[in-house]
Amino acid sequence: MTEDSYSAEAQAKAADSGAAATEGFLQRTAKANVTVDKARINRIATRLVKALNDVVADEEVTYDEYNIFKAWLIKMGSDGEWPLFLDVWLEHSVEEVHNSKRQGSKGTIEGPYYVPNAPEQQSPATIDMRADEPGTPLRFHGQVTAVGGSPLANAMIELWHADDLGFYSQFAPELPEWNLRGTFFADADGNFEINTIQPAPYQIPTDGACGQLIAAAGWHAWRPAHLHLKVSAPGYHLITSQLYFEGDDHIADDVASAVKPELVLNPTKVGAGPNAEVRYDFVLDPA
Ligand code: MBD
Ligand code: FE
Repeated sequence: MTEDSYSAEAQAKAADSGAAATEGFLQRTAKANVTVDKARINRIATRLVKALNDVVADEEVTYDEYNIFKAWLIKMGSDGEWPLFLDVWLEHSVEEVHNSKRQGSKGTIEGPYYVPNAPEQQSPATIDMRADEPGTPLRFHGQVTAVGGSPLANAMIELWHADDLGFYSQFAPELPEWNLRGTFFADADGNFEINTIQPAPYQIPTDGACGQLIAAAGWHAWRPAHLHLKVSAPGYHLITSQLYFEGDDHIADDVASAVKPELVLNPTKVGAGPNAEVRYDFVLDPA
């Protein structure tokens, strides 16, 4: 890999990653074919509209402000950034509701960059990566059990994460299709071992509508470095999670409000080189 192609990767555009996220999301939800009851839509939509109107009244919102807001919402659509906007500023509340009655491992948000059906491998395995993939090699291992402790044979672990520059394959140019994405199967005792690299802290795209809001409001665009995971086994609730790294500057102020103390890893160094390893066990709730 040349420096040139890494810089092409760094020229990723918000509108390109937004379009890919929007398209993938719409395809998956069309397939799921879920509907919501009319009474429920009436109730929730009424409350949402009222909440917005209350803000206008309380804050005495002006026409100038209303028009800026309207133009910004239109840009959100044309940049394809609705998935990003919603997953950064709203999904964490939906996740809290979704997992509130679970006893197993904590979950957190999925975010906009999941792609189903990543290449399958039996553990122990090395995730798909470039021959000269930059970053600290990380041996990530652990066990998947049920609440109560019984091992879950052949549990499935989907792992996806950004590269050392903070880019996700299929949402930035020049990256191999499945770079740093994989589906892994644990052994008969639920044990898994996945070799990857430690992702870098991540800035959500700054050149689209979300970045415009962040700049205009004086916020920041950072998420702490994270691994994304979906862990499942037949007869158990799938858990969607993320794991973070102790000492990361943005653990305490994730733009997406998705960090929980249970999800912070503390890898140990291995040997004299940069290599690291860390154990994390997943506990699943019966379905
Ligand atoms: C990400 O990588 C992410 O995980 C979330 C939640 C939002 C934007 C980018
Ligand atoms: Fe992410």
